[in-house]
Amino acid sequence: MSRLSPAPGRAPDYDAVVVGAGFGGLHMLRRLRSAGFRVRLFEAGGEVGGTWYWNRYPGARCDFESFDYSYGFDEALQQEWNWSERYPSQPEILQYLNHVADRFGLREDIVLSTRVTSAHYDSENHAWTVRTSPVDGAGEAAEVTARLVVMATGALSSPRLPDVPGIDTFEGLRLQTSTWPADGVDFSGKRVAVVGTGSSGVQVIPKIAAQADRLHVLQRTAGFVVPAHNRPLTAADRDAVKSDYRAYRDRALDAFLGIHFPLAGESAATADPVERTAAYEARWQQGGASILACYRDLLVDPAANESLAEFLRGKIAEIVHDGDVAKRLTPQGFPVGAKRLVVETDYYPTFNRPNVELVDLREEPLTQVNSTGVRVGDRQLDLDALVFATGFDALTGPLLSIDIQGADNRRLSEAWSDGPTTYLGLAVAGFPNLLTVAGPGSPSVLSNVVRCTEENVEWIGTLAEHLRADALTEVQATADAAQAWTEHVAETAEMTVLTSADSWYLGANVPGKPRVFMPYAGGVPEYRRRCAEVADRGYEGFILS
Ligand code: NA7
Repeated sequence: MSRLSPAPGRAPDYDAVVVGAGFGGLHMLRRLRSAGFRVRLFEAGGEVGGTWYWNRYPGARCDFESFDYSYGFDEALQQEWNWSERYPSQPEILQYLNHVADRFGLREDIVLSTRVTSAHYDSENHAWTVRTSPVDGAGEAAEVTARLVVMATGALSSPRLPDVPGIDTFEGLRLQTSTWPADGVDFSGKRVAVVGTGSSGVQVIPKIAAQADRLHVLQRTAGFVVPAHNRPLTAADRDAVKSDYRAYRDRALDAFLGIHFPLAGESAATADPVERTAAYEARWQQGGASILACYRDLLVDPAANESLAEFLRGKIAEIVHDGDVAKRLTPQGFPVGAKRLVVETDYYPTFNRPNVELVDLREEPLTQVNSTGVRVGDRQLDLDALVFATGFDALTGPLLSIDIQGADNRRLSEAWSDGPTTYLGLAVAGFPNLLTVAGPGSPSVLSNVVRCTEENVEWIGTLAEHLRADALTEVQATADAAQAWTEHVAETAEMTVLTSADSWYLGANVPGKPRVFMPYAGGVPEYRRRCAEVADRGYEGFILS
């Protein structure tokens, strides 16, 4: 086995440690291993799957389509796997990732139930010391050294609970969508409240409503919601894609979101209003996020965006019978897409059920959790179960929850005290040999994240081969390159409507978090072009030694 050559002193235990066994980490492990590197992957979950291991609440499903939300790096894999539905359910994605782990023999290098707690860089040996702790007594308390550390920790893996007084005093069943019990929950006969109406809340609410005796939906912000129109896939659907999957992937990589959606026209702002409404209606009937890609200017021109916002608002009153409820469900005050567009199944019709109540927290604030339920406004809701679908400390949270210390013992939390500064979303100045997959500064959550992880994984794999070929032991982004990229990320976001909402893209959901737009809004093709250009120019903006 060929190794990344050791620096003077002790050779590290591994060429690379990969953190996280989701889409990014599994692929990273496979890429580095197939290049002959010695790799160890640590995963906190009890199985592979990452996000799709933890978020196993009823109704959990990807909001991008199966054919897109899957690996393209191996033709045999994409040919042999048969997705059963248009949008993949959480159990099916988990099966898929387990299949990938088996198919490529990845398990022997994966340590499950093991959380990476710290990573400290040793500037003399050009290696990281990674420490782990067992989760639920099942994993390993290890200390290993590695030349490279690749953080594939996911964008949405640090769950958040609201800062409501008394949250620990509730004596009923307290649940979080992001850490759902593996053996499920029976809500029959129960009085339940769900806090949060983002993607997770919108997916779980109809499922709980169908079972529970009474469901209170505690909504702080009404978001824009479009129908999924999920359906089983037929053999003909699969054949249509698989007959030339390469071309399908290429089209996706050429598209802003990393998914090919045909344009209805160039500009919503200047389109004929009747034709524009017909175009939105067609997308609404088709289902999914493609409505956001109907016109090129929807995410950059507020007037164009407002035409779509108006269309989507109009749909709610058509579905929800009670006019007051429909009004409270109607998003106001921010553009479509500035908070992630939610893709639903049965969400709005759920509010026509007699056992469901919408509680608008802007009218009746959630002030307290107590032993028997919650206080909203001046009333008490007595509950048997309280479900939090209150989101994540996105993008930076998973990285900052690990004690990462780079050169000169500098902590990542200090380096990012004003928000994340990265080079290409791949590297951080002052943190040599540390790389991130779908991290802040990459398109990540603003794209089909699997296309982003594949781009990053391939790029990092090629970099590792380059280091080996030239007997190099250290790679680090320069402060200037990281600064310039981070400014570019900010300027690109400012050119869109995406910064005009209190979203988790901006860290606005976490009190005290610097308000910085974290994902790269320049689109997948431009991002890939820039990453390729940097590599082609001999890793411009990096110091290799
Ligand atoms: P999101 O999209 O962050 O949604 C969280 C929801 O929880 C959202 O409606 C929040 O309201 C609400 N929330 C958060 N904190 C509170 C408090 N303190 N009180 C009341 N309500 C609160 O997370 P999801 O898990 O639904 O989705 C995350 C991503 O996963 C999703 O975009 C897909 O990519 C998959 P707010 O809007 O902040 O007012």
